[in-house]
Amino acid sequence: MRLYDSLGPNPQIVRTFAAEKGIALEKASVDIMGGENRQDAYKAVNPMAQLPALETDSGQIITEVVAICEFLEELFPQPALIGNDAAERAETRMWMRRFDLGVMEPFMFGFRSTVARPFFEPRMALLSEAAGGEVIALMHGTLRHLDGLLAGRMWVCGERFSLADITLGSFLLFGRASGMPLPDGLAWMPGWLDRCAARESFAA
Ligand SMILES: N[C@@H](CCC(=O)N[C@@H](CS)C(=O)NCC(=O)O)C(=O)O
Repeated sequence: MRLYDSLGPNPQIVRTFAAEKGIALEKASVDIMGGENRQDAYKAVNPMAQLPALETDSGQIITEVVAICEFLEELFPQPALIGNDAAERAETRMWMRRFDLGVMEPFMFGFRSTVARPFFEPRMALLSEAAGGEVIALMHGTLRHLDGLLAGRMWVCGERFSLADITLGSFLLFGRASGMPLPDGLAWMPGWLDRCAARESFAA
């Protein structure tokens, strides 16, 4: 299987997920800084012009990180990163949905329209810089709320490391390295993020 790969937190999620499972993926690197993802050759792979994309051994293209990870989990069930049974899978997906809507979406809108504005402005429609700042402030409020809910846990789903950790961890580590650090006032999340960063799979 071939992973169309690039800079950024979304491809990192798939690389980390695959590394945790010991899946070897052939990598095809796409230069998003140089705009290669917006050229026809890559848009023929993913018409959304985004990374990552997975080309399966039968030639099917799968995009969207959750769809890719769900597909890999079905092919390679162990170690389970979504869940071993219906209850575990539901728990992982519940947290994923909270993170997708409350953290990832505002993160991307906020990041693109503030700290990364010079890069994205010529490429896509953006929120105003002020609106981007407001979206980031909302996301910080969500992180503080989540921080309280997750207090005392080793991982998001308790003792079970999962796709929920990989997803939130990939975004927040990217933010920490790219001018969008964790907000003040978090008790649980900084230590958990360090535990994520210490896993070899986050360097994949
Ligand atoms: N919803 C997509 C998001 C993918 C995405 O936004 N990827 C970023 C990299 S982290 C991208 O391709 N950016 C290139 C660009 O916007 O030009 C997914 O789940 O895979």
